[in-house]
Amino acid sequence: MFFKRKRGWELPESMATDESVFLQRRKLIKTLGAGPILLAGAAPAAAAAKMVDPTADLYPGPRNETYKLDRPLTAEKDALTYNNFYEFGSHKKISEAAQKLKIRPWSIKLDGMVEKEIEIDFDDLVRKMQIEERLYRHRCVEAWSMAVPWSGFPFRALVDFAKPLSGAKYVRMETLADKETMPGLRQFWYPWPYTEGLSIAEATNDLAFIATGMYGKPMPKQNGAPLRLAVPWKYGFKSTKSIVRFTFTNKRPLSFWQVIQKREYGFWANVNPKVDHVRWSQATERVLGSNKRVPTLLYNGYGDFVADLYKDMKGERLFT
Ligand SMILES: Nc1nc2c(c(=O)[nH]1)N[C@H]1C(S)=C(S)[C@@H](COP(=O)(O)O)O[C@H]1N2
Ligand SMILES: [Mo]
Repeated sequence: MFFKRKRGWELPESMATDESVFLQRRKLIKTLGAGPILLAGAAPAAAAAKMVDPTADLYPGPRNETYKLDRPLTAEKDALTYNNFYEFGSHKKISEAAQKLKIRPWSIKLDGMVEKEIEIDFDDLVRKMQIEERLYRHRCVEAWSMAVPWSGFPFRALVDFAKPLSGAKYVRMETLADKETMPGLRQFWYPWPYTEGLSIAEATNDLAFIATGMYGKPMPKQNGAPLRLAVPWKYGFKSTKSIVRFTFTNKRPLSFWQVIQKREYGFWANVNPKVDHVRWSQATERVLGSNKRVPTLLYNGYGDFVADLYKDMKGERLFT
């Protein structure tokens, strides 16, 4: 059943204005109203104005009601403060460190087996797409989960835009790797940049989503601004953050986690409660923001959308 609750961003003023500016302005009004006018008053306002995301007007997009949740949405503060983003550290509390990520200008390359290589600015790309909102579950391979309102556009629309050649079978995604702003890159034993891959059949499936926002606002840096993948029937590590490159290829790409430990992480990585990780059970998951454990579902509950993709695959390691 879909759990209905009032969304904070439906408030008219916070919807019209980027929240950071909204809060700054309130503070400023308070300061001005309080009597002594502080000389510094104008400076934070100017700084705040610069912080407005140039795509803020796109959010929240209209909700696509095809995708229902069977559980409450995760509180925004939990989804924004408990993250996996190894470029900023191999632990969950990277949200502050991730504010160093520079998300403008942001250029995206579409290359490999395509009619013509494309390099496009994120702001141009996102305005070619129809932004919509989808409520998706997310299941990390570490057995925690969340349910979030993503905004973005179908991966299929990006594949159409890229015009892959008919021989292309896979698409490889690559995350930015910037030593200046990403302290995690000092862990030189990891195979940076973070990369992942999908088959073209998966990428053009209805569920595969390029998320450019969440909770009705542009994507927070720690969650993979300005664009990341959301493939909710797969373990979370497939959902590549802060993507700078999509490469179309006829060879199955090796992903970051496969290179690190191929015994534990495979290419398909579909969620299955009956197939344990080498070191722990996948039968249940901890719901983020609580200590509650709930049963994990086959394909994370999205079998109706994706099970057909795999029905003829024999001898493939589909679930780890
Ligand atoms: N570039 C990059 N993308 C990444 C990761 C990462 O470390 N680096 N972690 C993955 C994992 S394991 C998960 S569970 C999700 C977490 O997304 P969230 O922080 O928005 O919850 O991002 C995925 N995408
Ligand atoms: Mo994960």
